[in-house]
Amino acid sequence: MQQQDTLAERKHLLDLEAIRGDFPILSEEIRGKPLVYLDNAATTQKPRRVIEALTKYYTAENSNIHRAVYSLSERATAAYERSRTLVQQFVNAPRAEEIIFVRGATEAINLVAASYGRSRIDAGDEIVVSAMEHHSNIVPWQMLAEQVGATLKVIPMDRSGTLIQSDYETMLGDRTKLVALVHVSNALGTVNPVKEMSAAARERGIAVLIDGAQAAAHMRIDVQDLGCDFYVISGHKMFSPTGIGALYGRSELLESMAPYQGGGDMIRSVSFDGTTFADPPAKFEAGTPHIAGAIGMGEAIEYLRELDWGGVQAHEEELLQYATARLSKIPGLEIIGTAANKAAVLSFVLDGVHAHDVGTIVDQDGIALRTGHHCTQPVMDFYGVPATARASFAFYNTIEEVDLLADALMRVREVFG
Ligand code: 7TS
Repeated sequence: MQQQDTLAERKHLLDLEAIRGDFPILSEEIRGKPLVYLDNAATTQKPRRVIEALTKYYTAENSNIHRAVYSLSERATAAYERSRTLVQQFVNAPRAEEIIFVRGATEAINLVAASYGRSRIDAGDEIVVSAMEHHSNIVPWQMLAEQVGATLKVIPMDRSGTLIQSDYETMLGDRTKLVALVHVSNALGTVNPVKEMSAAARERGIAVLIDGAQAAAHMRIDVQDLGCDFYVISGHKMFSPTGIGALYGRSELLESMAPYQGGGDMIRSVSFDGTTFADPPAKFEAGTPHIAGAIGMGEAIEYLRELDWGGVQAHEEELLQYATARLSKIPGLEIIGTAANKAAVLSFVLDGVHAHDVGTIVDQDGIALRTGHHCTQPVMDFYGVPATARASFAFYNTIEEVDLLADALMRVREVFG
């Protein structure tokens, strides 16, 4: 009871009307109904100031960075590098040079697999992932394993969608070279104990990569506290533009890693006899980057910094609990993913109704739900379902939207009997 009081009290700190007003798209109508956007795990909406930062960049700053002496380019370079510092602060990395701008979580993981993996992982070595990884934290490791003759090992989970820690501990051995682990599962909502799991690996000298694509919108990230070697975020899943993301890498590792791609901006000198490379982060940012995207990401971080995070977390917890309670009452609805520690992601199946039909019918009411395998086919196989419908919340969602979803699902139930 006391906890509920605290939750209610904190929620009032979050001015939802003002927050929703910051996101222009939330006033859109779909089929004549107000948009109910519940697909935040796929991509989040963008606050006005991020949209305006892009306009400002293209209106007043557009030029290529790092290569010209004229003032406009200096302005763009300063804005881009300022964003790197904002990302550094966002994940609490010790140094800005440890932040590499990439296209998104997928590119960050591929960078580590190609650059760290190919130089440090040999035939007979083992790479550990979990049973709930997104394909982007499976396929690059499978490709690497095939190339070098390593093996992929999978930490199992139980029916609630909780990783089995005792199995994890026994899996770490002399041949284990890397653990690649999702922080928050996009399909189940599970928040994994990545700090403890990182410590178990690091104690044995094993490198750790955390896929934080789904964590960054829901919680404060502190890579020093987590103790990982690599941490991956995707801008568009944290209120920033698409096509931009960031990789945090511990500087000792980044310095010793080979470049990922070769080209302009990542070199110290080039001749036909050979090339020497720039220091990180430039070494890993070949070619013209997504300058506007990085600036937009910096702006989103500034927006997030101004939010009351106690309020955000209490509100999201309330959304999850309320949605879980309401959806559980719908006949034949089963929630997939019931771990004790969950972010505001709710996957479900409705008995006798394909997830795509659920998505199509609720769309009539302006409700955006993701349906499918969520790029986690092994998770679907584990639960023996082809697909789920998924409501994934952000801090701008409301209890009223949960009611609209529950009512729409009752109508789906009626249509299908
Ligand atoms: N890791 C996780 C945990 C994800 O959820 C996703 C995308 C990625 C990596 C890849 O991120 P990207 O930005 O490089 O594409 N997840 C989803 C989703 O759940 N629905 O659409 C994309």
